[in-house]
Amino acid sequence: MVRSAAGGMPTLLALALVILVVVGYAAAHPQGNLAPNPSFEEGTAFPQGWRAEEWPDVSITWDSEVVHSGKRAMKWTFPVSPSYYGCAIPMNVLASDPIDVDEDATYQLTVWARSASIDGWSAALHVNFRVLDSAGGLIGAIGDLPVYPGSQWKSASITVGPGGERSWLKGTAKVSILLINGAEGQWGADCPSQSLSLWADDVSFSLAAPRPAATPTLTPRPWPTPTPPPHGQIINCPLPGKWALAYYNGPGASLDDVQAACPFPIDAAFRIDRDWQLWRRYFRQRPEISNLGRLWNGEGLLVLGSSSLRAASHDQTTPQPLGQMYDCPRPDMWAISVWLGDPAAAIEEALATCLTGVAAAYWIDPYSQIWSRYFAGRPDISDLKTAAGGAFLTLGTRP
Ligand SMILES: [Ca+2]
Repeated sequence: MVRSAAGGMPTLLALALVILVVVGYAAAHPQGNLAPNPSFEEGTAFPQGWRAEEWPDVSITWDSEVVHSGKRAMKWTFPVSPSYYGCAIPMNVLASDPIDVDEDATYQLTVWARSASIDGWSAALHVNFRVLDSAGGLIGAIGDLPVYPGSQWKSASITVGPGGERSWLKGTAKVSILLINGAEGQWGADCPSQSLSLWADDVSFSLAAPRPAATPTLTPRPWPTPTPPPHGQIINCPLPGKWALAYYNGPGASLDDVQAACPFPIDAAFRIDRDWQLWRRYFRQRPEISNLGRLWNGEGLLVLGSSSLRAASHDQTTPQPLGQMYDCPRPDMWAISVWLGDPAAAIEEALATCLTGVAAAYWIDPYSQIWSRYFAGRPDISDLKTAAGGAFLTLGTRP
């Protein structure tokens, strides 16, 4: 009897240890589906835990007609319009609230999608992660997982982390899941006559067992545009009474709404439409003579700082290293192009991310008001060397 009781003790202790270890592991690594509101069922006006990052001409709606499970799914409706490069689509981003992750752990993301075909075109879903540090600061993006669904629901999965198909960026502490609309059609085909529709439902994001990278389950396809980070700020604000080439970094907003982030008010702002070469203008507190409209992410502006001083917190952030020049000029036309990338990059490297050639780029020093210039192939007369200025007045190469 005594032997039996004594013999039972180690077993009980071992069981207690096992329970402690399991509980400890679960606390450090939450189990189950970490995606918020993963089937988009909960919320009032819009599914809670998700938000739409606005772009023009696109709508993300909370659909109750086409669903994969439950009563709701997300629906994108967007036009495919003729553009200089062929057919172009406005993108709209559905972003989840940030989710805590451990960069030493491997996670699997699965999303279901469905689309409708029009004139040989079909909507596609692009899945990315916005990667944040523990303070919520942007580190970068991981993607792109494209889903090319059809009229039937189709899922795609990706694993990220040690042994996964992709790796976390150094310092990853939180991620937002980004669902972005895309489209594919036959090369050279006419753009579709009607808007495309895309649906997504049942997002699953959970811890995965690491597996060898030798068994990938997806074939990456090229996708040209990284998603710029939303900050809702004017970068490179002007000094009082001086000009600057600034740009806006955030979801759609009016200059009145976002200029408070600059230390001095912006009295005037100008932007050039790179297709039509039309200038639009903004004058502070003069809406009757302003026609600038809404600012969109990565949009460059020629701005004039007000000579009336205003105390304000100076809260600018550095452009994030995405490595892409936005709003590149059309051939033989002017544009205000914006570099979202390493400020130390050579100006030639930054301009080389444009699909068409850039013959000249100009930058005005907001302090000295001195212009620097770059001419392709003419280092002898170019004094603009790096992309640190952020926004540049650019001229496309003559065809
Ligand atoms: Ca659902």
